[in-house]
Amino acid sequence: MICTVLTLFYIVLKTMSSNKERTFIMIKPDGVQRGLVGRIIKRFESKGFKLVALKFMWPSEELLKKHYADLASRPFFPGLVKYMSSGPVVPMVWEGLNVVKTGRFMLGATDPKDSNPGTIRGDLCIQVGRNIVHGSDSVEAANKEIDLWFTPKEVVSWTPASETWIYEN
Ligand code: DAT
Ligand code: MG
Repeated sequence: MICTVLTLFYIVLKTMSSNKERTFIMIKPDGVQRGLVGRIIKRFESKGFKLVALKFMWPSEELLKKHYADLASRPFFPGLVKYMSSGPVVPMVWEGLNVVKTGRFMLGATDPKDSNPGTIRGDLCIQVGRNIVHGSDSVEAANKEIDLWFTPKEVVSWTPASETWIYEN
């Protein structure tokens, strides 16, 4: 009996916490310059994910070098940092069930020539060095990136009126 109650409690807790998964999505300078901010945000909104943080800023090279630290040894790294710091960007945090993995699917493959039609990159861009949007590739990376781009106060916990129509529990 106790075991059953504990198992049920665990399942409920797990379900609740996974609905709270967060990912870091950022519209890159080319996405901003090409006027695609609204369309990209709309895709995440329409899907049912919850926006919990957003800002408009011109990022420094220093911040971008930290963000892309894992790629520092790659030949395209200097060009990547130059492009990413060439104009304003829109960093965001989106929340929801499996949002990290689904967010990556919605973005499409890194190189738009391999991104399926229907994905953001598949529909809206052409070259890997101008692929308009960033998305975290794991929950761990998401947590690191959210901490890098936002203070805890900038990430807002709230309940959308639509929530009970998006999740069954
Ligand atoms: P993703 O953005 O899909 O997570 P990534 O983390 O491997 O891909 O690379 C970060 C960014 O670096 C990517 O969005 C675009 C750029 N990039 C990756 N591979 C590249 C390449 N071969 N040439 C030029 N830019 C590249
Ligand atoms: Mg990446």
